Formats: sequence, structure tokens, C-alpha cells
Amino acid sequence: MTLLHQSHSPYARKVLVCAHELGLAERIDVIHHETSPTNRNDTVFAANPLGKVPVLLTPDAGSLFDSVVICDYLDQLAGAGALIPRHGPARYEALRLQALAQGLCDAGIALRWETVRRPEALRYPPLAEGQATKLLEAYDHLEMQTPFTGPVSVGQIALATALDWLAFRGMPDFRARAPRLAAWHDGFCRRPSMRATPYDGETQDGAQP
Ligand SMILES: N[C@@H](CCC(=O)N[C@@H](CS)C(=O)NCC(=O)O)C(=O)O
Repeated sequence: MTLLHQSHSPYARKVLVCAHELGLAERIDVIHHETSPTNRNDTVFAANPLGKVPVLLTPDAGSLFDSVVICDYLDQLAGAGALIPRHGPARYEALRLQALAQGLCDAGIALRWETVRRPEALRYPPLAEGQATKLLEAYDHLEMQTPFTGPVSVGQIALATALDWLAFRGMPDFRARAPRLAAWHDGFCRRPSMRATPYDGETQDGAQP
């Protein structure tokens, strides 16, 4: 299998951490690709019409995106249920947590467009404020849910990789606001799967007008 990956993408890291946790990492060739809606990557578009990473090229199921689908494929490949419980409340707890983590990343990326990525004259401060509010509300919500008990799930992996990305990019700080969440995150980051997949690199948006 080949993973079109990006060393500074939280979605791509989630996939890679899942692969490590499932014992599948050695079966995946990881290829770094830069992507941005303002800097077209033809190879990525050939595999995903949305032009985004991660994409997993599989022998039996074609080109898979997005990260939620790839994590499901890997979980099935490993025997089903290891990271995405098959039934019951545990399943929906894992999927809900993953959805919240996806939303943290989506809001963080939107916030970065309004603070650092878009040319300064085109930024819209109320939109930045609205996206930052989503992050802060999610931190408060997660603090109430912490600690996360039970076996490691796709939701916990998604959350840990999302929080680590928010810290990596200097987004609104969760540590002071959500100390129990921060303590859980510190513990999770000590897992070998997290240590093996650190973030690195800068977004390449191409030349600005
Ligand atoms: N929902 C997608 C999001 C993927 C995504 O936004 N990837 C970013 C990198 S962090 C990307 O490739 N962006 C390029 C673009 O938006 O054109 C997933 O979970 O895989």
C-alpha cells in the first residue's frame, strides 16, 4: 500500500498513527506530498479529485480518501474492531470523538487562513474569531469528557494528533484552559506510535499575489 502523506497534516498523521497501532505501518510506503488549494499537486489530484492528502492506494479497494475512510480500511484489514469498536456505545464514542477531532483540525485550518495563510488585506477578523470560538468551546467540552478510558480507539488517536497539531501550529492553547485534557494528551504522546510520527514542515501555499 502507498500512503500519499504530509508530515504536517493532522489527518495524515492520524492515519499513520492508526497504522502503527494496528501493526500495519511496515506494509505502507509513505510518500510526502505538499498540498494547498492555492498550489495544485497533480499527483494528489490524480488519486483524489479534492486534491487533498491523505490518500491510501490499496491493492483491492482502489484509491481511498479521506482519513476517516482510510482508518476504517486499516481497521478492517487488521481484523476489524481493534480501533473502531464494532457495536454499541463504544463504537459511537470512538466515532463521535473522531468527528470532534476532525472538526478541531478543520477549524484550526480555517483559522490559519484568516491569520497567516491568506494575504493580509483579504483576511476577515470576525471569521477568525468564529473559528477560534469553535476551538475554545471544543476544549471546554473535551475537558468535561476527560479522562478517556478504555482501549485506544480511532477517536483517541484523532484527538491526540489534532491537539498535537494545534500546539505545533501555535493555535489557541488548550493546556491552560483544559488541564485534564492536557495531562491525558501528554500521556498519549508517549506512545511509540506518536513518537514515531512527529510533525515537521511548513505549508506551501505558493506565491501570494
Ligand atoms: N477531511 C479530510 C481533510 C484532508 C485535508 O484537508 N488535508 C489537507 C492537508 S492537512 C489538504 O491536503 N489540503 C489541500 C487542499 O485543501 O486543497 C481528511 O480527513 O482526510
